[in-house]
Order: sequence, then structure tokens, then C-alpha cells
Amino acid sequence: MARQLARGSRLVIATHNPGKLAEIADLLAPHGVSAISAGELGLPEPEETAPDFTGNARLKALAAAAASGLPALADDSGFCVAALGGAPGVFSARWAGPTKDFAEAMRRVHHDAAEAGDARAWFACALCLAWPDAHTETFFGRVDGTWVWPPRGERGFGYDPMFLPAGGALTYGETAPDEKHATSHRARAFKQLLASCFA
Ligand code: ITT
Repeated sequence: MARQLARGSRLVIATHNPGKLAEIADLLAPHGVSAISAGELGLPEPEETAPDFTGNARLKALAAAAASGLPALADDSGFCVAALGGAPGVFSARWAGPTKDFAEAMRRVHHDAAEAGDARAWFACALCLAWPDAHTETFFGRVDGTWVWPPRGERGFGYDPMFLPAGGALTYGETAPDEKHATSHRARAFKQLLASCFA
């Protein structure tokens, strides 16, 4: 059985990405934990050296739990394009460069994938909950769809404006937050986390 997070616990949200932080805080809000961000605690950003989402989520959660002495939740996620062999994938943040220019990262996806005739794309999210004694629990969620060009909508963050979930008419950039929180890759991983670790 997975280790439980006690009700009323303080939990560090081990991300420096404000878009993710807002989504994770919304997802946690009904569940009786008090969330503090890595930014508020001044925690450093560990280098993401693992080859996959789960490995990077683990290293970020373990680093934050060790530095804070509190349980910590990390998210490693990305936008994956079939025609690019799953890229940008774990490099999704890095494709936006040091200025975090996602308009440029989206242009690069379009430029590199446009000729392929295969618009399949997906978002993936690994969540890791780590404790200061280095125990971890990890979860994974994915949502499939297609990439579209040009990007549409101002909502969300990152690659949201170029992702159309399967069966939907609106990109994630056009989707209301409550709707994204019900169905996204992050929401899917989060549901498993809740079912396993929240009493
Ligand atoms: P932390 O490591 O501090 O959490 P980060 O932005 O570096 O922040 P990642 O390494 O996990 O996080 O990079 C994930 C990138 O994938 C993120 O910067 C977004 O561009 C993209 N991404 C992940 N989830 C997304 C979502 O729900 N909508 C749009 N883009 C998303």
C-alpha cells in the first residue's frame, strides 16, 4: 500500500513554473493540505538529468523534501509530438530557452513537424511525492490529441495553445481552467495520487 499523506500536512510544491504551481494548487485546494511553493522557501532548482518524466519528477521531489524537511510534490511534464519521435518531451521547458519563450518553442514544433503529415501529439505528466526519509510514490498521466497551427487562445501556459485534445473543439489555450483540471495529463496523474496517498 502507498504511504499516506496525513490530513493537515504541510506539503512543498516543488516547482518553479508559475503555470504548474497554479494548476497544482487548484487541484490540491479541496484536499486539506497546506501547500507552500519551492519559490516561497527559496529552494534551488535541481538539474533535470534523468532520461524520462518519472526520473525527473523523483529527483525534483527528493531534492525539495531533503532541503525542506517536509513532504514534497514534484511534477515533470511535457509536450510530445509523434512526428518528432516524442520530442520535445522531457526537453519541453528547454526548447523555450532561458527566456522561456513558448511562442518560439511552438514555432519550432510547427517548423520541424509540419512536413510529416502526422499531427498526433500528447501531454505527459509524472508526479512524485517524496518524504524527507527518501520514500517516494510516483504516478503518471497522459492525454492524447493533435497539434494545431496557428496556436489558439490565451489561457493555460507553455504549449497549451497548440494542443487540441482528442474529440475536443477547443485547444487547451481556449479551455476554461476547471475543464482542463478535469481531464488533463496532470489531472489524470493527480487522481491516482489522491486515490493512493490521501486518506
Ligand atoms: P519545474 O521543473 O520547476 O516544475 P519546468 O517548467 O522546468 O518547471 P518541466 O521540466 O516539467 O518543468 O517542463 C515541462 C514543460 O512542459 C513546461 O515548461 C511546459 O512548457 C510544458 N508543459 C507541461 N505541462 C503543460 C501543460 O499542462 N500545458 C502546457 N505546457 C505544459
